[in-house]
Amino acid sequence: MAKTLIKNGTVVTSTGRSLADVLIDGETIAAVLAPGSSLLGFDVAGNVDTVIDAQGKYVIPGGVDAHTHMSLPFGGTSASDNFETGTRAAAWGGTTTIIDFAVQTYGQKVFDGLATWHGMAEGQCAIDYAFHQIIGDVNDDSLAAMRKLPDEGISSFKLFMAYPGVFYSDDAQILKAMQVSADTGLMTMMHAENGPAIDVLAAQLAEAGKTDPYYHGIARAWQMEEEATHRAIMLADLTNAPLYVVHVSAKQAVQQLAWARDNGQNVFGETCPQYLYLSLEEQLGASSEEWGTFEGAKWVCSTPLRSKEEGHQHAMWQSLRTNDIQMVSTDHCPFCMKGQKDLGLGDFRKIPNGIGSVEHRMDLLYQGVVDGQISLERWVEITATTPARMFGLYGKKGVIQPGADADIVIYDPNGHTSIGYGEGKTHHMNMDHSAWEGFEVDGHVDTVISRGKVVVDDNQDLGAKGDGKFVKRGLSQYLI
Ligand code: DUC
Ligand code: ZN
Ligand code: ZN
Repeated sequence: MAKTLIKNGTVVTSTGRSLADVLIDGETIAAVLAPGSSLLGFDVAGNVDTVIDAQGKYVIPGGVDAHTHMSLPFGGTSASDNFETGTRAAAWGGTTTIIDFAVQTYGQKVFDGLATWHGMAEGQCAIDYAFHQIIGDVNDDSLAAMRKLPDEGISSFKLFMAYPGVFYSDDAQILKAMQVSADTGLMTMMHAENGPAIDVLAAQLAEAGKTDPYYHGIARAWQMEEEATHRAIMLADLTNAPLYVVHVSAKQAVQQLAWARDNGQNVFGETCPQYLYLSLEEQLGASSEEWGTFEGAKWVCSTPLRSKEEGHQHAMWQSLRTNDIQMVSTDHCPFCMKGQKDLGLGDFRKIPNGIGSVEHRMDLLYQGVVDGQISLERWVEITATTPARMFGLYGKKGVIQPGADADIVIYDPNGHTSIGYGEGKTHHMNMDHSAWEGFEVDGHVDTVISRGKVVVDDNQDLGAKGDGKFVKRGLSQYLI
């Protein structure tokens, strides 16, 4: 099997950094060596097929994005990245594993939904992938099917307290699903927003002629997120289910999570780059020649962007430092402006919800290191190590240690990345715009290795669709 040595780099893990060489044998990390590539007098560098010099660069585990929606049918259209384009973009940005969401729609059997997602992903991915299971119809049949998910390598399911008539579960359904979660160890993932109340507020705004994209965020007020987060926590407490709240954006929701964790509950939360960097005020101010104030549709996602003035962004960064929020995923759910987002021209309720970020998560969070928001080690922890541990991939993913998959990123802290659409910019996602236009990052993804294969190097795509394989997951390593 081909052997590669990454030498002279600074290996960064969630617990520290050190000058070390990394030996890859085939698809696996064989050894982490003291610098100099000599092992008891044996010349390692002279006995490998390839040597990569990482002098002055960070050598980190490949990113694990635990929340993506390739090809998700939503709002009368489907997310514009499929598994091929989305995973290629992920690789460009230093993410080497995604966990996407298979969907059981209303009236459908859980395993039929799962089979559809396997069919869409198999042979298409540039990097490894796994699935969570969305349960869009909690009933006796799906509750029984959920108990068999661990045998399929799926150790988590997602419920929605939002989107009545689409993915929504009521409290009785949530309670029953959480009982299965407690019995099996399956992680309950929750989209925590009070959907029925939001729909009333949204209808009232639309009837009053307030139809611009900005009103999406007004209808989805932070109280709707706090209330639902609290309700999910209480139902989890009652049933003893482990709970992971997705895309947390409101500071009050973080307070709920912190409170539950302090009470000893197995409750976790993720936030997303958009809640760390983008704001409702910017969405309100958005306008372009082409779209007018509909420009704000680029940033319509749920949970919505929050007011910076109210301190939500600040709270999100703080929660990453205090571990009240444990990790950062993207909720990658891209839609083009033309032909997709524009379905909501004149009515914000019809704008498909979602932002494309799978390519930029590692860079955007690295900028948090440069800006003094998080440490270098915490960057690795919240983007790779914790996602792998949270969702039963640890040992293989999210870590640089012997026996782990050789998923490695060589990151240049002296490089630069201009995020955005157009020449000289980074964009590889299948979208006609970037929600991140103009973001500049003081670092650069130089080389990406996925299970031993270099898939991106020096701004060249060396990967291929089908390189990525389905990964079966075990139960969360955070459960006690
Ligand atoms: N939020 C989004 O922004 N898009 C898809 C689904 C979701 O919950
Ligand atoms: Zn969601
Ligand atoms: Zn999502």
